[in-house]
Amino acid sequence: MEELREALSNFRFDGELVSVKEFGSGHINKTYIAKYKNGENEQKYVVQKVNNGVFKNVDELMDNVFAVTSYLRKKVRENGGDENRETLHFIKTLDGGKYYKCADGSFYRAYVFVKDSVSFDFAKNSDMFKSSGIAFGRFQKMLGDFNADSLYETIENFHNTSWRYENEFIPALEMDVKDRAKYCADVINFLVERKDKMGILVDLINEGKIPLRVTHNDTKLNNVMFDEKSLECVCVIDLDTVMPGLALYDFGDAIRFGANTAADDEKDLSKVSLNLEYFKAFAEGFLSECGDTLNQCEKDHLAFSAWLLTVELVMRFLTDYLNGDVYFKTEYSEHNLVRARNQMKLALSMEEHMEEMKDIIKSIR
Ligand code: ADP
Ligand code: GN1
Ligand code: MG
Repeated sequence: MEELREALSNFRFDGELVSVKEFGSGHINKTYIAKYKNGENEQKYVVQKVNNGVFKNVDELMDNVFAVTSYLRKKVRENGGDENRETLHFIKTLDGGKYYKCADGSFYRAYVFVKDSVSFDFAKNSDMFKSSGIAFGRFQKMLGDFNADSLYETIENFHNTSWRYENEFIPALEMDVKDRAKYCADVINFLVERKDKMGILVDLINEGKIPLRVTHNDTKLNNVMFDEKSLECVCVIDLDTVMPGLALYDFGDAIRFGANTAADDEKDLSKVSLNLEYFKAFAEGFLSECGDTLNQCEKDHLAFSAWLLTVELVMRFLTDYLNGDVYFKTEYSEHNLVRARNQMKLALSMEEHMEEMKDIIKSIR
């Protein structure tokens, strides 16, 4: 708490601190909502302790997000939108910095709470999920001209599934530091059996068939803010992984999180499957915004990308379980294994419905 107080007193907030409390369900950073009051005016800010284990170079990370948000502000303004609601607005530190480093070495940053907005871990209906597809598709389209070379790679090989298999999963399995491999033979076998398909998208990049674009790379439903009343999408948040990537990563990751019929840590696997209605709704929203910019090869791999990103998360959660829960926030010791099995069940459901998924995509474009 002391470091949080230290951080709070070093940003250019408007007024006096009224309250501060932990907030949100992200797996990586620690997020707080801080309320300030200046006379009659109350202003809410989001203050985050950046996970420095995950994001090793905070200077580069913050340069990226400042560059992207100022570019998006300009675009939104040009399109006649409300730049204060539709893009993140960062608050500088007292000495003009993009983040504050506490005496104990931890890193904090702050931005304005998007007014009258709310985020969801679960879509209330297919319209809401479609709206998140519009948000991420628009985000993709707006960044179409952004110079990808100017961005740092905040996490290398982030969605390089075959690289993760060889360089993270296999070493974690061989080390088995917590002696946990014996509890997860089913998930290990699932991954080993699918190894050959993990490099398909990276191969298509290398063959020049799919272009690298500036993408979000972490398109969970709770990374979109919705208007409190209308439930229309307002703003895409959590820009830490905006870097060169594939439109397919954004599509696939959104589906694996939002079109699951259960939460991604539901233990009862009979509740876990792909919601085809949601799959269709998201695809409609996403493609209505950025469909025109995708080439045929990208379109042909939309359904596959949902499967691949799901398998990638099976592997990332399992790797973290084997490593002793060092990456994702967990609430109990089996949490990462539960998540891995949940995503495995979802990937199996997608395998069962792959032809329907492809038909749905064909029916839209
Ligand atoms: P993480 O990287 O841990 O997922 P996020 O940046 O996604 O962190 O923030 C966690 C949660 O905090 C979000 O899901 C959202 O509910 C809330 N949040 C983050 N930024 C804002 C903002 N600018 N305005 C309102 N709520 C926000
Ligand atoms: C993390 O930060 P959050 O909760 O939005 C992770 C994603 C995973 C997701 C799984 C930087 O996202 O890649 O898909 O958890 N973010 C990072 O729920 O690793
Ligand atoms: Mg998030």
